[in-house]
Amino acid sequence: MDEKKRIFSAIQPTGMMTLGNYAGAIQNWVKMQDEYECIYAVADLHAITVRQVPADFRKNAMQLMAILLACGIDPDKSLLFFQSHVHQHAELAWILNCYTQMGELSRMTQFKDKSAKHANNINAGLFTYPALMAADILLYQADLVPVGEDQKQHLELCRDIAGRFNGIYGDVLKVPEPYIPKVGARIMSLQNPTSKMSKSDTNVNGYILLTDETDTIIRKFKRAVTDSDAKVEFKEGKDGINNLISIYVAATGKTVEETVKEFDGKGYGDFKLAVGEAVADMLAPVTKKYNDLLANKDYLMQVYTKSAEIAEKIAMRTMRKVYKKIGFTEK
Ligand code: ATP
Ligand code: LTN
Repeated sequence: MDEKKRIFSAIQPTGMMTLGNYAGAIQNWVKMQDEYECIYAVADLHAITVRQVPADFRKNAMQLMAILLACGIDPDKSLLFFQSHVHQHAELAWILNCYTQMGELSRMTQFKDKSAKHANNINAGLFTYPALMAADILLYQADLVPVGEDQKQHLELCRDIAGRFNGIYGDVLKVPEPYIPKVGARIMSLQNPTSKMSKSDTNVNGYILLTDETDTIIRKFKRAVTDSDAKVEFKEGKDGINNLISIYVAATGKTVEETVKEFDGKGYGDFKLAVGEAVADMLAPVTKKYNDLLANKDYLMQVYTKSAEIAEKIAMRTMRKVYKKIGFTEK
């Protein structure tokens, strides 16, 4: 029998997951579990590139663990752990830093965006963030990396770093492929549909959190920014409506064509309400499961501890190879 291909992906515990994270990444994580060997992490090491308040940080990380399981990550099929629990991530990141150029890092749009946003804390970690991300992936010799569109550039860099390392030392690291969904790859803010929906947005009406109540979800969709044509169609320049169509497609599984046909002749009011209801219906069972899981800390601990142990074994194999190839003296 063919060996299953391996997936790695991660998400930062910087706050509750948004509909953007869900449609752009996590829906795929869940779908891929049967076909692939999946390794998923809560990227807590990445999160400290932005200042975190310890108590909130700890809470966010555990909440993210619970919501990932509530979304359908199945610990019987996949690994799910905290990045900081497998110390090889930080170790390989250091090494890869030495095979990454300053010029490459300074071209990363996420670095430019985040350093503009956190102008008083442009730390070196924010700059070398992609080397840690490359370490996450290469440590497990992953074949595929499911992410939203915004992470494509980091993934390209990861491939370049792996290629460069292999160019010097032979075939040590598997060069991974990105896996970006056709639907939902970039969910935009409901208030400013030209920028991505982000949990760190200062306007709460711009994003939907996975834990938002049904009324809140409907209210936020009712307020969503659209245009003045009053025609539900997918067309350049209609950013607000295009975004709502993408969300509807992600929530219902219908196609763009089916959606446009369904709302032919109907107003934006009806459409916004339908999108809100579809999203609320999709999220209601997730929220319920999330609350149950969060009340069961022992179970969560069992999941992430066991996963980290298995992950560490895989990580150690790569590290041994890397150390040997580089020429470090053996212990
Ligand atoms: P922050 O707002 O703190 O920068 P974020 O919401 O962008 O965080 P991440 O943890 O950086 O979340 O990303 C987790 C995953 O979600 C990544 O695969 C990313 O590509 C995807 N993602 C994030 N935002 C969106 C979005 N608006 N649309 C689609 N996918 C997204
Ligand atoms: N940078 C990613 C989170 C992340 C990640 C990874 C994604 C950290 N390590 C490895 C894929 C593979 C983000 O979503 N902002």
